[in-house]
This record gives sequence, C-alpha cells and structure tokens, in this order.
Amino acid sequence: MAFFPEVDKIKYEGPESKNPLSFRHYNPDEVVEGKTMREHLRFAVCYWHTMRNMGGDPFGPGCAIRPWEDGTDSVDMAIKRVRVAFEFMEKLGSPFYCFHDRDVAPEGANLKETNANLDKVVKVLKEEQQRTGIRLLWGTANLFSNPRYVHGAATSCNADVFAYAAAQVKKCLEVTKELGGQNYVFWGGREGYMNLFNTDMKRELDHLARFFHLAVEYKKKIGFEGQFLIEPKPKEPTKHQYDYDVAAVVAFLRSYDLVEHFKLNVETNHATLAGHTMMHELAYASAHGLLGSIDANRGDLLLGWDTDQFPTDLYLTTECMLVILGQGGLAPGGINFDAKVRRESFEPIDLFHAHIGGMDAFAQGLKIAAKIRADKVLSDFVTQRYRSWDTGIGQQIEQGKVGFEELEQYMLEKGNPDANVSGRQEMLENIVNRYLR
Ligand code: XUL
Ligand code: CO
Repeated sequence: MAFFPEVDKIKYEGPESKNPLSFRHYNPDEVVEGKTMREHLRFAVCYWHTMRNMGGDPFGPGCAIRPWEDGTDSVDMAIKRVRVAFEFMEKLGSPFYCFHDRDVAPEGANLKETNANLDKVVKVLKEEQQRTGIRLLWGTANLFSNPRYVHGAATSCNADVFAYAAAQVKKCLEVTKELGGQNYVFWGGREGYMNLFNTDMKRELDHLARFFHLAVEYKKKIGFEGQFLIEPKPKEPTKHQYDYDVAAVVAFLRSYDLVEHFKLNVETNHATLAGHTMMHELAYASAHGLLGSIDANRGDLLLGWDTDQFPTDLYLTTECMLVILGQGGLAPGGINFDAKVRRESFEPIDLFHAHIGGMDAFAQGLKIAAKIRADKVLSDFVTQRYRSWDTGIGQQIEQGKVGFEELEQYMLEKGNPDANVSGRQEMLENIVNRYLR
C-alpha cells in the first residue's frame, strides 16, 4: 500500500530543474574530493519530527494532515507508521534514520510492557531495514517526556528515576545494536536545573557522569560497537542544561574520565541558543578530535527558542562542510535532519519539500566548500597568517624549548614585536561570496 501515492522516487535532475520534487544538487553518486555525495553526507531522517510531530504549539493543537494516523498510540499504529516511514525514506533516498525509543513504540503500563511493545516494533523496523537497505544512524532514549522525568533522569533527585532511566537506556542500547545502529546519542533532555535554591549541582553532575560510565560498561558488555555521542544544548526545557555547549561537554568528559568513550553530536539551533555559530561549535569539537555527527537544522533570527527549521541557508551549509571536509568526514556519524516542517505546512507532501531542501542545501554546501578548499583561498591565507610560528621564536615556543626567562631575553634584545598584519576579514568574506552560486 502506498501512503504517498502522488510521489515517485525523488531523482537528481540538475541545477536547472524547475521540478520542486527533484534534487538540483544532491546527486548521491557524484564524486567530490574522492568520495560520493552519499558517503560524505550520510543523511538521516529523524523519526520524532517527521513521523510524530503533528504541529502542536502552546497556542493550538496539531493540525498536520497524516491520513495514515488512526488517532491511537497503539502498537498496531506504531507498526503501520514504520511502513509509512520507510516508504517516505525510500522515495526520498535517505540512507539513514534516527529515533528515540518512545517515537517508534508506545509506553506500556510498566517497564516490562513498554519493552515488549518496543520489541514488537523493532521486529518490523528490522524487516523494513532489510527490505530497503536503509540503516540506523543512531538510536536514543527519550528520558524527558514522561512525567517521571520531571526532575531530570540521570540528574534527578529521585534515585528510582535514575534506575528507571538506566533500565531504559540499557534496553535502547540493546535495540540499537540489534538494528545495526552506527552511533548512540545522549541528549540530556532535562539534565539541568530551573533554580539553584533546590539543586545540589555537584551531586547531579556526579550522577550524570556515573550514568555515562554505566552506559560505557554495558556497551562493552554487549559488544555494541557504535560510537557514543553527547548532544549539547544550553537551555530548553530547563533554564540551564549541564551539556551547555561543546566546550562545556568537552570539559565534563575530561573531568570525569569519559573523553575516550564519547564524541559530540552538534546541532545548529543548539549552537545558536548557546550564543555560538554552528561553525564555532563544529570547529571547537573538531579541534579536540571530538566531532562525531551533526543535527542539521536552523533557528530563526527573531525567535529565541529551538525552532528546528530545515536548513536552507547556503552560507551555513558551506561553513558546516568546510569543517566536516577539514576533518576528513563524519563517518560513522552523519547529517541528521533534526528539523520539522512549520505548523502551516501541514500536508504530507511538505515533508518531501522540507527534506529535499535540506539535502540540496548540504549538497550545494559540499560542492562550494570543496571548491574553496581546492583553490586554497582560505587555507593559504591562514597558513600565511601564522607563519611567525613556523620558524624562530614561534617554533621554539611551540616545541616547548623556551620559558618566560628566554622570552624576556628575546624581547629585551629585539625591543618590539614584528609589525602586525591586517586580518582581511572583509576581503575573505568577499572571496567566500564568490563561491556561493
Ligand atoms: C532536542 C533534540 C533532541 C535530540 C535527541 O532539542 O535535539 O531531539 O536530538 O534526543
Ligand atoms: Co537534536
């Protein structure tokens, strides 16, 4: 049965195409810097927005038209939804998908029933993966929606809630392994605080670290080889989330001896909520060898929350691809569209338009970034800008051969530093604009 009867497989038709249901830039087999676009971009559809978001907001209920939904949260509906999801992904040509446990299967009356529900749906997910060749980029556990997580999960003041969350992650790791998931994500949905008057911050941070250590132990025990990823976000739902931004997560991982077991899943709208650009967050993670995967979306300049819009801005995708190409790719991570159609875009076909736009924007960003790299217009400038470090005193400092006394002596003899040179920001911005076509 076809749930999207009006849509055929989306094809690459080239930049001149006027067909809105075609790719103008994403050409999966096209080779860029020695790899196909498919291999570079590793796109994933996310189940929570694409299959579960009905467009509700604080001022009104969901109004999305999803003809396949029967209004229940039953296991039967969950199984039917899997068929819909795979038809959608097959027609779109998405090689991967991502889910939270609770997106794919409903919660039961207790943990045992909940796990049994999940098992039933996982069987169908596996069947559809085998039928289509679509793979799981990552699984994750929803540790924030159920009211039991009102005070957080691993950072809850209630130890039983920590235990429940551990059991939930244990099951989700098993399922992710069963489905061949390439990564596993931890996003601390309510791991943070609303007010320090009622919060033992140190204890909560220790508990969060304990939770991650337990996950690492269990990962080893079951032989799950996927990459563990932490997804930073500064706020929402709590006022202050502990995984605030890339820098905070890197410091946390180092403080608690976890850094060798994790990388980061960096999300655009979370970066901007933290007061950073996405490029900053990617570059910071990459500089530490910890950039694992990305949640591709964008925020709105005029709205102060996580709007999770589809990325369509070529400047943004070019910046992302410059960092990603710069570190030789994201695999086993990928580009997950943690993005939702606007409430006003309520028809099923809008799901196609949204993903096509995001995939094309990243494909174009990839081609632009590759040209910028081939011409070395930025890298040559940067190499040149730091040339004082390649020889002489700069080289001696980098090699740890001089201390404060030698540096004082050097400057006493020299008198004053060599003259500074312009950073040429505007010239470089103009050069980048030359490539944006
Ligand atoms: C929430 C968010 C999550 C994570 C997965 O802002 O980004 O959907 O990506 O839990
Ligand atoms: Co996300």
